[in-house]
Amino acid sequence: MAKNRKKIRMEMRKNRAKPPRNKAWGDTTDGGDSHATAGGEQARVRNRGDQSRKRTVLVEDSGDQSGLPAINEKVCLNGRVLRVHGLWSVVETGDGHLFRCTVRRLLKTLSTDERTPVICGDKVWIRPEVNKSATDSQMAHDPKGARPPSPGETQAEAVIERVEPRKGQLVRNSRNRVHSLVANVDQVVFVVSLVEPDLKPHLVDRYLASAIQGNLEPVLCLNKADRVDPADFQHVVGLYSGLGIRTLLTSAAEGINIGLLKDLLADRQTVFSGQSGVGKSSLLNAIQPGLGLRVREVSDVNSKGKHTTTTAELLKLDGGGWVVDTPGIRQFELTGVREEEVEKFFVEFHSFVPMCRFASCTHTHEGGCAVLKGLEDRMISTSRYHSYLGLLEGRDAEKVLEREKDNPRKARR
Ligand SMILES: Nc1nc2c(ncn2[C@@H]2O[C@H](COP(=O)(O)OP(=O)(O)OP(=O)(O)O)[C@@H](O)[C@H]2O)c(=O)[nH]1
Ligand SMILES: [Mg+2]
Ligand SMILES: [Zn+2]
Repeated sequence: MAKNRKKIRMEMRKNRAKPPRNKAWGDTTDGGDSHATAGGEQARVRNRGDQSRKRTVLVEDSGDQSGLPAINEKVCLNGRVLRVHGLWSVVETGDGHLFRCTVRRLLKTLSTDERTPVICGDKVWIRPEVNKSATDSQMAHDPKGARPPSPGETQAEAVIERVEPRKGQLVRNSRNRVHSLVANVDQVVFVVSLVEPDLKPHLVDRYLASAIQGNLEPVLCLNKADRVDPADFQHVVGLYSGLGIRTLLTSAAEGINIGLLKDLLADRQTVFSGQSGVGKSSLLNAIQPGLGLRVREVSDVNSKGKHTTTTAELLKLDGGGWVVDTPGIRQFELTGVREEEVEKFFVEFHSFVPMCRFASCTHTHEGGCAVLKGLEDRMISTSRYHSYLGLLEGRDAEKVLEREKDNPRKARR
């Protein structure tokens, strides 16, 4: 069925080129040659991108203003982005063929809040390039290219013509721009380790908030359980399980709860997220040894802060479903959250909030605040409350804690 198309004006990224130097055309210190071409030169060096940042684009008429770039469905195929390496992406089409793709210029120049136009997990339309295919050696030697294909994989070249709207994505804040890590997933497994690196409860709370923000179901994996006495962490399991979050003590090394984790992944689209070195790739290898993901060498003691996994990669699971292994994240800040939205990330506040005296209560200092009363009555955990303050102030909960020690909060009730 032929789709309706329409032309709309769309906002483009601003031209990144530096503005031309404001040359003093009348200045003759350079030998006087500039006089002859002054008028013409001035017109030519004017930066067009500074004047016009809109372009007319042919889009599908979907009834809204956003518009998806129109494509020729007779020559395009749809597929999923498995991984992105700089300027190249590897896309798998429905019939299992792999394509090494560049991105249509229009998609790169459209003005969006996103850092990159295409990310791992994107559902895309691609236009295969006739008579072009990347050989294995090309793939292996291209420093910006994808990793060499596995035996039996053939890779033709194609251009990504359109990216479908994303449903369910893991997002973080990167220098005040949205950085989508993975698209089209429905579940996120946050892996934290109990030792090396140590458990950071406030980081867990930020992770969980990002899951709510991205509309993803969270699973919490407390890994390296073989290195600790599990009894010491039962209170953590109890705290998060009590909030309705699936929480597992796991060990990739000794196979603790791997079967349970595997069942949680079956037929779902899951992303694994967490700091570097917590054992994300190790857990995935334990679930499906055939994945053969690279994990940090035990002898590599100096690799703190170095990522073993370097690119987010979409992997097919034998038991159905897909999973994305991601590189460790160093900093994890939420993005685009308004102050009054923060309370919604703390599910245990929800039954108290309607009882606060003021509708606009921030639950920090107000008289008649039911959340503060809940805290006093130990119905709300102190650790979670400090995470709330941290998110509210847009900073690390640890810093809030330090300040609290010096200057304890005095609630008026
Ligand atoms: N004792 C123990 N060690 C583990 C466990 N899981 C992972 N490790 C070790 O922890 C180190 C880091 O594991 P990786 O799987 O590479 O960690 P990662 O989270 O994928 O790290 P990045 O790829 O850098 O983000 C490796 O030396 C693993 O052998 C575990 O359950 N128990
Ligand atoms: Mg890894
Ligand atoms: Zn309140």
